[in-house]
Amino acid sequence: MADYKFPEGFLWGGATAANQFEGGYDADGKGLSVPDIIMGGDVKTPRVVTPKGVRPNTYYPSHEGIGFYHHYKEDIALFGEMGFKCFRLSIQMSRIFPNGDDATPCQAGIDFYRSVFEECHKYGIEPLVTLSHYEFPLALSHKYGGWDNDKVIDFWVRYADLCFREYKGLVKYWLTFNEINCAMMPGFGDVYGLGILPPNDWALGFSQENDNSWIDINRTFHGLHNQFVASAKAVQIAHAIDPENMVGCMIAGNATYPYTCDPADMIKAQKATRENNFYCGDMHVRGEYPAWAKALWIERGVDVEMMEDLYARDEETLLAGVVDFYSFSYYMSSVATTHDDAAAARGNVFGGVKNPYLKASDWGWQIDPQGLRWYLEEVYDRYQIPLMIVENGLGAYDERGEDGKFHDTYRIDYMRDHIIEMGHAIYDGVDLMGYTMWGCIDLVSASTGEMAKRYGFIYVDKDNDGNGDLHRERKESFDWYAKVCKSNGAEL
Ligand code: BGP
Repeated sequence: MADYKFPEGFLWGGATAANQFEGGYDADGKGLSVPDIIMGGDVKTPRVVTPKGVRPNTYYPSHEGIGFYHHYKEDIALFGEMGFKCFRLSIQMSRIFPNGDDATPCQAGIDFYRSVFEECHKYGIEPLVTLSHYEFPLALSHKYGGWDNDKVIDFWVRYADLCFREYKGLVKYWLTFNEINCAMMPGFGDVYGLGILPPNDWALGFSQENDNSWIDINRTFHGLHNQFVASAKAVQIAHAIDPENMVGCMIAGNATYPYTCDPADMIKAQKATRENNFYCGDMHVRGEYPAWAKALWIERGVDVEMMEDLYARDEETLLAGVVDFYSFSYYMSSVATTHDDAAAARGNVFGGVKNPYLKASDWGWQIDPQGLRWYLEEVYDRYQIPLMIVENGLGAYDERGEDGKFHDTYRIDYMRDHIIEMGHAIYDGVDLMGYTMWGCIDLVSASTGEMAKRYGFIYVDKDNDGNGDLHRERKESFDWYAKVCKSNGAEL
């Protein structure tokens, strides 16, 4: 094993998203946001979006989440006990500007996040704040249609500006859009990423018997472009308000391997790697679309002239607003092939075929620690700016042992194996800033809307139907991760 050491000040911690854990969906003046109209589901039942609004007597997991809105002091104390150096959370725009286009912000929302950040600092925890994590004020969707409307850029930039000013001195690490590349998945990405809604109820699945006629690829790519512009503007404002601010992008990271050494498989894997990771990465880090973007637009049926006009309009802003670091989520790798004899794999985001060398989680996500090393080295070679892993973890069914406690040794193994590969990448020269493990406290699954898919070091008493008293319990992984944080990764 390489003789690696994690750098001094490495940001060990955990990650969450407001709509998956905060609850208080209409508390203290908060407006509705798109996830507030996405119903629960499970591994077999897709989540359904009800675009017209909240339907009575229907379970929407974001409404209560795991109650962080009321439990945040207790939760942050537990993170402090583990020795977190960093806590990733997101701000809901609909708590600050309930309708997105309000003349004045909602003071209660501003105050809530301020108390959360102050609480973090009591324990020496640096907040890492995502400005948009699968969240968009519903009123903006209804009134303006979503991110493909250029007016939305200004509303969002005004919100980002307010956050940078309000939380100056409390927050210095920021991410603009969570898993921005997921917007490229028609339908799912439109709703979750771009606030573009279907006219009627629509199952948020990948191969559902849906009426997909509302999906318009030009709106998708226009909306995504507008997010790049908004991000670039936010980076510039953040730097102007406080030169200490560091703003990163956030990409759903994925390593794709060729299934065979058939050159056609190699080309297919290369294409998947580029499109999944570098279309958005290049825009954030270089301020330019990659050379192959035009070929991609043609292939997907996107209006090339529209894209070229948009880029010409925004080129200056995009080049001036490149990010300070590249952050990403990493859960699995994929395999691409042109051969049709390989079994299909199941993943939340990335399809592909089964890798015979890897095991998969109960949700079919292929577990691949070395793929994380590959990804870190590949991305660092391309961009040479600091990297940060802001999501990684194992969604599993946790059962109590005979002693009544949760012995989630499989989760410990998963994380240990990934952390070792991070060490190898650091040894190879990668500048890695930190690691915030996903779902450090059990929360609602984004893809399936269930609670049964648990990631946390901390158990939360709540089930898929919303029953439970929300009490918190430490799992075995809690003590293990405390050791990792406190030894700066030396004790695994
Ligand atoms: C990422 C999202 C998170 C999170 C995670 C795990 O795609 O950024 O919000 O939920 O995946 O996915 P899931 O909750 O579907 O298991």
